[in-house]
Amino acid sequence: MKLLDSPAAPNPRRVRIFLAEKGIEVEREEIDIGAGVNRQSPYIDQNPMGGVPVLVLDDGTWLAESVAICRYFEELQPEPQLMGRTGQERAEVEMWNRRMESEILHTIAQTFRQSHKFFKGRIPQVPEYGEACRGVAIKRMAWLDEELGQKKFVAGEEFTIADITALCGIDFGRVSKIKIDPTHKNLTRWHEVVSARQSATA
Ligand SMILES: N[C@@H](CCC(=O)N[C@@H](CS)C(=O)NCC(=O)O)C(=O)O
Repeated sequence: MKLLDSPAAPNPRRVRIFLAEKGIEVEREEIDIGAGVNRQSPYIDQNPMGGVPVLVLDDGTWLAESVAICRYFEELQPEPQLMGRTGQERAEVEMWNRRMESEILHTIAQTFRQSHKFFKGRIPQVPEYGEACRGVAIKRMAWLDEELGQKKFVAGEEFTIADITALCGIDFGRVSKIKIDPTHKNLTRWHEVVSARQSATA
């Protein structure tokens, strides 16, 4: 199998961190998203959404969507568990991961996508929407700071995929000058802890 990857983008980083946590090595091919290779045939013939990452399986199947790729590896190699053990834990991790995806990663990514020249001509851009997303991202980071006052990691006492999604989203904020407010002590503490894991360099 092979991971279609892009080093600076947040979604492929989610998968690389997930793999590093599991100690799984996968062949990688860098897709030149700067040149728009992912927005042209033959890439979009296999992945009509045009995003990276994609996991190309040995039978030729193209598996897109970061969480689906992570799910594939969680099923292939359950330990260490990153998506919950019991049915309830799995549901809770999914709840937190979706929140991190829609409220943190998505809003931070949209701040960039709606105004940066990288996306000019790729997507319809509405800069005002990007600025509205910036405001939501900042609010949600304040909310996450409160949440992290009561638990070690985003979904509870164990590191999960929800931490990976939040980390990749928040770190991507640097391109839009979105940073953790230093008065947010819980979020700062959490960010230091998750960034210190070996996997964060993936
Ligand atoms: N929902 C997809 C999002 C994929 C995505 O938007 N990837 C970005 C990089 S983080 C991308 O391909 N950007 C370049 C482009 O859209 O042309 C996932 O979870 O993998």
